[in-house]
Amino acid sequence: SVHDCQLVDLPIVHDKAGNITVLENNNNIPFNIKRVYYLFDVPMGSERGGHAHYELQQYVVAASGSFTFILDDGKEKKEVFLNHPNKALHIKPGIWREMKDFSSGSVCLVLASMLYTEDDYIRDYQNFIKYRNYEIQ
Ligand code: T46
Repeated sequence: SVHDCQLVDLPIVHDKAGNITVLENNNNIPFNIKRVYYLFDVPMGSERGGHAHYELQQYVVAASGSFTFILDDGKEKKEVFLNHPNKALHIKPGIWREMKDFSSGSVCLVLASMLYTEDDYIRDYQNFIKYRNYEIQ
């Protein structure tokens, strides 16, 4: 459910000259990282997402700036505002997501548990609801 998608504190190595956050496969990430991608140059007012994944899980980080994720498990929705590089949003499989309110210059960094495949997407909301209800019964 959306309650299983939590914000996780990431470690910070503080320094007067700046900070470092390190994410290591099989160490402080609860899945195997197969892919890294990032969204950038997102125009003001853009809305992205509008899909779910069957298997994929991800860590999403506001590497710069801020944006909002709307998560939906078919029954409940919740909004998560990301605005700091020391927080990651863990998105579990089977969650519909939408993204909005990207600040100018924001960078949305994503660590993903699978390579890109269109077969893992549910892009139709009615199909998503059917899939979730089928799963819950
Ligand atoms: C998610 C949010 C945060 C690729 O070719 N490879 C990739 O790894 C990705 C992520 C996308 N693409 C292509 C496929 C589409 O033609 O880029 C285009 C846009 O992809 P998508 O509709 O998936 O973009 P977003 O920003 O709506 O969603 C993506 C992720 O798919 C999604 O899992 O959580 O970023």
